Amino acid sequence: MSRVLLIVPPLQPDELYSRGSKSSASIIPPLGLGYIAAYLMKHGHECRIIDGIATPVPMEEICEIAVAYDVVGVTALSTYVKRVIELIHTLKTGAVEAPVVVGGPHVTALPESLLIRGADFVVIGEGEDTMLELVEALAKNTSDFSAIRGLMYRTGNGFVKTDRRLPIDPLDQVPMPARELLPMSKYCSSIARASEQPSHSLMVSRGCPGVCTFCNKRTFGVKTRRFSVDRVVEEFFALRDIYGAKDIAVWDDNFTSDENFVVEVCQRLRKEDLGVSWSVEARIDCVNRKILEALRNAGCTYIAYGIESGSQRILDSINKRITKSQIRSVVSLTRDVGIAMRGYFMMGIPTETKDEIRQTLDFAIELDVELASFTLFVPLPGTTEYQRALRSGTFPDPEYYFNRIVPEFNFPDRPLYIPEGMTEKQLLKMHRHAYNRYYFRPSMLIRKLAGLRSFADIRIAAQGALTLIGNFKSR
Ligand code: B12
Repeated sequence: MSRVLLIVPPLQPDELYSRGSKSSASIIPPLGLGYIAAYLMKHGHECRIIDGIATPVPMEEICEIAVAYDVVGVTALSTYVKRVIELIHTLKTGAVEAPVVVGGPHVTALPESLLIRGADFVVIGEGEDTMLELVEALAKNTSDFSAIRGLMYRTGNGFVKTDRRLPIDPLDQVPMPARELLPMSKYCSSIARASEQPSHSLMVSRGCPGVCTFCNKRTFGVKTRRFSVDRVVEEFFALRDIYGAKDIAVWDDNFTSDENFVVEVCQRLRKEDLGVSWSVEARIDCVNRKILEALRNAGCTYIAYGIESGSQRILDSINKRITKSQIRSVVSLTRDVGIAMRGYFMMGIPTETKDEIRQTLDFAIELDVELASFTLFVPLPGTTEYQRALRSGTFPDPEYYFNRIVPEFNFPDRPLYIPEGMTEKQLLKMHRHAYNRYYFRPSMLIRKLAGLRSFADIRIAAQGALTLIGNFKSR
């Protein structure tokens, strides 16, 4: 039996969110670490998780805890990889002898980048089996790890990258995330997504059929694998009954990609009377009336669509594989069925012109969904856009992510990427204008006022308005 410590590095709200969002943003559990812990425990190992976002434990304290463990694992998004590197440094200069293993989307895209910065092992892609085999090999004092797929590590004369790890199938082999190791009372969904707290998070599948150029798909790929209907239903009820969820946020890249699966899950939730609201994310081309009605009848009150742009040229250039007319008809169908919508829109996409940014705002207003997020485009490691931006010289600093913590992309003080022909000032002005024009137009204000039915509604509306005002105040 090995003792394994799994860590999200400590990050303060100031580093993650812009001014106004701090009080209204979500704090979502690190489900990836939860699954790995559950998988290791299923095989007899002992685990502890430190979630440094929910509870930013000082680095020195993490070091004191880590001395008692055989293996330390750290998760890494590109946005906070700088803190991961600082943590590794602190562990290595402290009294911690355990090998440090890093996993997550950043190292899956750029595995060497953490090995040259102090990590002992990097797990590429889906982590459960690779971590289990590594922990067990380390316990046997092995020095040859070449048979463990999905791994990269240092040797005397360079790096070894082992063969690709095959996806876990069926997915039910992975138990539910070890939520008992997580500070569940700290988690919440954003006020935009959930009107009731606690709102707890869930994932029912891995992989997305989309091939969008801005999205990092390296971890789970384009083939979707799902947990079984029984398992999914069990997890919904566990969130309600064990953790008191009054709302459930389903974070799958594309919850609705299989009609039979969705309809079956929904029928079960309805029949077994889940009785809490829940929300999903979906691709525009993966819904139809039958799916939407099943969702609504099972208590799904919110669906988030990646719409991205009001310019067909831009939609095509980012490989979104949807048309504006498809978007119009799905939005109208969803409205007709009676599910509230959020549209995710992006601005500042490579080659985008000012006129195309205006088209996005006009399109958002035409669609008139309940919530619109306007995110400034960011080239993320592991995406086609990242490679393209590096080649084109428009994002000339491959060291960017190693030198700073990047806050959320919804209200950044500075854009990370500016399309040719635009200045930073112009892009930020158009971005601010989009939020102001979308949310402070008379029809939206009337709709929001008409929707106020309780004190809780008033509090959420006021918090939303303060978030918007706070975010743009001193830009
Ligand atoms: C839920 C979610 C969020 C939540 C927060 C999640 C969290 N707790 O950190 C919210 C909504 C707040 C969020 C925000 C953002 N997110 Co987000 N988010 C997701 C989403 C949809 C699911 C994450 C998840 O739980 N996955 C399920 C688990 C099973 O996967 P996993 O975490 O990758 O873990 C597996 C492997 O990576 C590996 N692994 C991971 N860690 C470790 C550690 C060890 C030791 C080992 C061995 C293995 C291992 O094994 C795990 C199990 O197989 C993913 C997309 C996705 N499908 O994963 C995007 C994703 C993680 N987000 C992303 C981004 C860019 C952001 C934002 C920057 C976007 C923004 N608009 O501002 C912010 C920044 C957040 C931050 N904290 O810095 C990117 C990250 C890309 C990158 N290069 O880093 C992703 C991958 C989306 C994408 N496809 O591009 N996000």
